Amino acid sequence: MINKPYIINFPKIGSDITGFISVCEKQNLPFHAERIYWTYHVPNESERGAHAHLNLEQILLVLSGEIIVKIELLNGETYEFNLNKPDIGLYIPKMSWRTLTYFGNAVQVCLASMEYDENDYIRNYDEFRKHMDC
Ligand code: T46
Repeated sequence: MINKPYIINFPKIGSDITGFISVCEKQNLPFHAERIYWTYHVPNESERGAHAHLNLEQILLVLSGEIIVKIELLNGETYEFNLNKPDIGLYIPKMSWRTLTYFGNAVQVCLASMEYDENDYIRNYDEFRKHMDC
């Protein structure tokens, strides 16, 4: 079965006067997070990603700025998400080809289901496409 990407809405606690807190608790996540990493100081309009993962699932949060995430699944479905609010996350299932375009000095935090493993990456698009035929 192919899992699909989707937006997760986190609680937004506070007000315009005090500011806000958002929180994610493990019982509300689709997987157990084994790793957290973050990206920052990414030049405006530059791209990251351009790979898929064999097994890794992730939730991306964009705490400031904006990131446009394009995803292609093995069944050929494509998705585009505009992440520009700190109270939402994007669940990305395994075997999703993703490209991320950064705007406005975006700061991104990622919850990952596995520890870092370069062997889990598919960095070549043609190789990703070969999995479509399996
Ligand atoms: C994704 C987007 C949002 C590590 O050593 N440890 C880590 O945990 C990570 C994530 C990366 N690295 C090293 C590996 C590479 O030498 O940092 C370098 C850049 O990593 P990567 O190509 O993964 O960076 P991004 O920003 O293109 O992609 C990452 C995630 O890998 C990816 O799954 O969705 O962030």
